[in-house]
Amino acid sequence: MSASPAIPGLDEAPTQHPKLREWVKQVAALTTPDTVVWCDGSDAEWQRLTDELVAAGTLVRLNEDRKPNSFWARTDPSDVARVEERTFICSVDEADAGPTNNWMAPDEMKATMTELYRGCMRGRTMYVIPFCMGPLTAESPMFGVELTDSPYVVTSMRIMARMGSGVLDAMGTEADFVPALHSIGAPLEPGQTDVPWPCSQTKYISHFPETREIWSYGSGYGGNSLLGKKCYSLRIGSVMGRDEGWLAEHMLILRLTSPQGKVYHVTGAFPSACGKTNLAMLEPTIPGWKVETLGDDIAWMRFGEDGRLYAVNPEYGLFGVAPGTDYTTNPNAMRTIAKGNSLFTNVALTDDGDIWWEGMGEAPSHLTDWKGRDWTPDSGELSSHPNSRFCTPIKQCPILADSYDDPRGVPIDAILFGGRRASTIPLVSQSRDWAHGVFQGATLSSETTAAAVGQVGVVRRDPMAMLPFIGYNGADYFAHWIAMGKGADGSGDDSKLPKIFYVNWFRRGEDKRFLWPGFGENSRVLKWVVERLEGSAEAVETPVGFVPTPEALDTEGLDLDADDLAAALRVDPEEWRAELPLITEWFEKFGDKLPGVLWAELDALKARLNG
Ligand code: GTP
Ligand code: SPV
Ligand code: MN
Repeated sequence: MSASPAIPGLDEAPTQHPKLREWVKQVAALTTPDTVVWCDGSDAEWQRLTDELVAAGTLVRLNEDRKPNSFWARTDPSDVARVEERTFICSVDEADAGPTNNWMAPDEMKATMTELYRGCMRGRTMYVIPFCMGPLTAESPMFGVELTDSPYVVTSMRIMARMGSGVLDAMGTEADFVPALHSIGAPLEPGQTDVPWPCSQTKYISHFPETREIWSYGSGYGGNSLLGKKCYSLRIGSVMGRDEGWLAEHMLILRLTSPQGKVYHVTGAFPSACGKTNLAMLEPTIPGWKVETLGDDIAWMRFGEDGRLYAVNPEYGLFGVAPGTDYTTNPNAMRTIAKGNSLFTNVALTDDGDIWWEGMGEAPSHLTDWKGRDWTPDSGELSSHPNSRFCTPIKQCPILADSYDDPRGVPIDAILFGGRRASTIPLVSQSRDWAHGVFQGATLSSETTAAAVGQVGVVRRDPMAMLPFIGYNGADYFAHWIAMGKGADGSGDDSKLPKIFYVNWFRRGEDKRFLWPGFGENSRVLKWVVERLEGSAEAVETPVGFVPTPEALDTEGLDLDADDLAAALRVDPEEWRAELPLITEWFEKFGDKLPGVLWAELDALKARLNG
């Protein structure tokens, strides 16, 4: 019997964790990389990998004076966004994936993907990335290990998650971890020259909720390949939350201080590319108010001992939409990336080695576009892909809140649900109570964006902004939200829970203009929210919730037409009556499993609209 030749690096595991060592061995035997590298997360490792990526043509080093230690990356033009059609929840029982997810039986998916993985890392290095979502100081740190053949993924993971030796040490020999396997699916034959962005036309983003495993194949793009993010922290995380009584949500987290020095914490669930990063880093336009950032994409929310809901951001970096980001819209994002140590993917490159994208002031006379071609303002095409992204350490955010590293999280006072709707949905409304708030979340609708492959601008239901991220049956997810409303002790007392609001920054006038200026001006809406919590702000009771009177909203110093403000706040019964059949159709998808509370909410809304 001849033993297969050892793979260099495989036996150099800097851990005695038996399960981890065994899994790495098995995956290496299946995928047959040339070498195995155990990532330590050091500066030296970053240096080595970025040098290699520059040599391979995947990255271009940016001008040190403009963006120190930062890089420009261009993907294959086909690999630019999440692939929802290729994303699967492989629960044992199809019903547990529910009507909103693609499903395949776990055995069948594993058989299919095992054949894809066989030999798929040939000619490449397999990296072992130990990572932790949330602080390492948590009572039960949320460990994961990603195996990947993409050095771009390793460098991105170093920004987006706590990773490396410290994590491996903390795991010891016993810790549970989520195994997350990733391959770009592009083996190299001997002598074959590589391309700058290897990937496969065959893609699978698979989740096994019962065994809490992630298998991803074929894509190098963020949401498909940085497996701690959407795959672990949202899809597998939501399953853990269902089983253990907490919530894994697609939410920003911010800390808001009033001129009187009172502190509030707000989370906000808006669908992909609908404003979380911008609100999380907001610079208020009203005097005396202060916003500090805690998270821009994901919140894990658990009950604290005092019965309040506490939120933690499991991530370590920002993976933000680039176009539209500017000193006028999101100055704190600009200041964060100005410190360097960042990756920019599918934006444009300036002639002096900096980056540019649509919305960043006046266009330079010449650029290299995201496809690597010459670009001028007359090109008639976008220089940057609409889903181009900056990937930057959250610790560089100049307004990061002190409590960011606190494993207990921050107590949440208000939850905002929001979507991108040209009509119907008012600028802000407060829910009547928790159940009505869950109804607002469950019926949230938004125009699709470039964050996922597919048509852009089509209105769809995106419950709690989690449509692509709920790791189980959506009806069970709604039931879990309703159960959370019974409070930490299940008593039904929702007085300690956050109040729920529904916002829409994207309503348009007849001339298609946005009615509300958005960005920093959204602080005016946050102020109204806080005043509602304090019981001091005026609101009118409408069929869809409590909406500010135009006077109740602080418009001091705001250059906004009174008609536009009225139109932004308007609740039009006709428009809402047109929503009713759409909501009915949406709820019917879930069959008998849909909680009766939501049907009751719909009936009550109908009655209010017709009453
Ligand atoms: P993901 O990272 O995909 O989950 O998205 P996100 O919710 O963090 O979205 P982000 O804040 O990056 O915003 C996406 C786009 O919406 C950007 O182009 C922003 O410029 C734009 N945007 C954000 N806030 C506002 C706003 O208040 N008004 C308007 N009109 N546009 C906004
Ligand atoms: C989203 O699409 O909601 C994102 C970007 O936050 S990605 O991580 O690529 O999914
Ligand atoms: Mn997101």
